[in-house]
Amino acid sequence: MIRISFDNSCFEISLVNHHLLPAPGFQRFADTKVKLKLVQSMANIARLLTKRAQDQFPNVVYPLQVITRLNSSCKYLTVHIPISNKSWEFIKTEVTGEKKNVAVITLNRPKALNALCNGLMKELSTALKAYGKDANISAIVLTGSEKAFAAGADIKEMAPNTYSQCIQGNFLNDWTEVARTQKPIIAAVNGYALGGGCELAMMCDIIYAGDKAKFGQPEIALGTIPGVGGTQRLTRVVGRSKAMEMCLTGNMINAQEAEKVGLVSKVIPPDQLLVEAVKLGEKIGTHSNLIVQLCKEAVNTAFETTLEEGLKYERRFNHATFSTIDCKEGVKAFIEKRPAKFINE
Ligand code: CO8
Repeated sequence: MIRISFDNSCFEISLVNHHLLPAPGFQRFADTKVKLKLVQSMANIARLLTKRAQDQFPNVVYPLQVITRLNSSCKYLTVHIPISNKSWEFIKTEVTGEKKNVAVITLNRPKALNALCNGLMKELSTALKAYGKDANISAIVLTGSEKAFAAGADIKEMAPNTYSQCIQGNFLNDWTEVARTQKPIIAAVNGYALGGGCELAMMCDIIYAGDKAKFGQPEIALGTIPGVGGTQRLTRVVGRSKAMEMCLTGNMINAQEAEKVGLVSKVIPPDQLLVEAVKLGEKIGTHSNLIVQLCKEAVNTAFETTLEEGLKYERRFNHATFSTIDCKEGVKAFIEKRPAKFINE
């Protein structure tokens, strides 16, 4: 199996039919030289496949460099082909951290305070899908500028909306990729997080805020109401009274108050915010990606079900972890007083 991941798309190609990789896999090739040769051949094939991908996505700029990496169980080869920022109009993407396992997505419409237009949301969704499938990425950080994380849905774009268009076009339905992403997402919020911007931050798993950040649901002043969780996620997090006050007045709360009510988990000086958010992603990335994913799903279940059902779900997930190689490794490493080497299986 070859996994080719681009920053904005991902392919998995089985090589079984190329007579290069006899099923079921790589383990037979114990000799490093043979393995290396095989890796080189696969990398060549990957380059050919890249060419095919270029035909499919002609607008994307592909640098020539191809990074290849065998996963620890030697079952597949990961070929990561970074794409240049030139291919995005409304966001920037970067892979960072010591192990290059934290993806940073920066909303990049500074003149409009990162107002969430359709184009931006489409690009965000594409980047999230790609990072979601990229085995090298352990966590994603979503951030904006120093003045605005995002000042809400693009009011000018929304202006001509009619009721029938919203219903028939299912307006906002495909703006929720953040909430669907299985990998942990950290929102690093500087400046305004208003309306859809606040909702976008709340779709993330953890919110870190710069100490000048401001959160609010001002839709009421426009004669509308939140559409992507402002009345639901906010209420579950900060409670009915505070959520009601914010949604009915449109008043903003500052970072300190957001931390006090549990909307934000840490307030940080603005210039340190991204560094700290990436560090958090790296810390999460030291654990098994597989178990992190299960844990995230278990915590999110708390928001979607009764306590009894949630506890049952958690217990079953806990049982399931004992069938993983990573759980055996984690426990063994503790007993042997050494760091665990997780393989995400
Ligand atoms: N949409 C479009 N343009 C915006 C938006 C926005 N939400 N916010 C700011 N801008 C634009 C301004 O129009 C202005 O552009 P221009 O220079 O061309 O006139 C530029 O950004 C700078 O803005 P300001 O001059 O107003 O900057 P200030 O520093 O004076 O004020 C504020 C900053 C307080 C943030 C102010 O811009 C503001 O109140 N913005 C609107 C906030 C708002 O009402 N947001 C809610 C929008 S509705 C919504 O989000 C519905 C959610 C449902 C979908 C969610 C999907 C995830």
